[in-house]
Amino acid sequence: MTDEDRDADRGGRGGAGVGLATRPETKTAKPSLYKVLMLNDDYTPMEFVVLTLQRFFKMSIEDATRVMLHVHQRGVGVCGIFTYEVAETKVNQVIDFARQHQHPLQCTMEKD
Ligand code: TYC
Repeated sequence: MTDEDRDADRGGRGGAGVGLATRPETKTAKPSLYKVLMLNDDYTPMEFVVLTLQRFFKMSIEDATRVMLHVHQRGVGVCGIFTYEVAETKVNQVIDFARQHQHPLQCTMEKD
């Protein structure tokens, strides 16, 4: 079944030889995705990490607390998975927010 067949089935004018496209012939590549990772440290208050996860990753207090405790216990944890520019923006927002409050909290990204 070709696009032309589909178009003809719908009563379209793009029957054999006419070549009226009903959808693009080629598909657009999906963008690469990146994990945003939160890193543990010994000084940032737990509640500040929870607030950060709520503010920049739209997490509920329950999810933010879960992620914060995971990072606290394991050293690193995933905040979310985004396209490159969104991930980069979130990393910078977290680092800026932490710096404004004089906390050493660090955040990074890696290809998913
Ligand atoms: N380890 C910090 C403390 O004991 C809490 C913390 C959790 C810091 C997660 C950073 O990404 C982090 N106060």
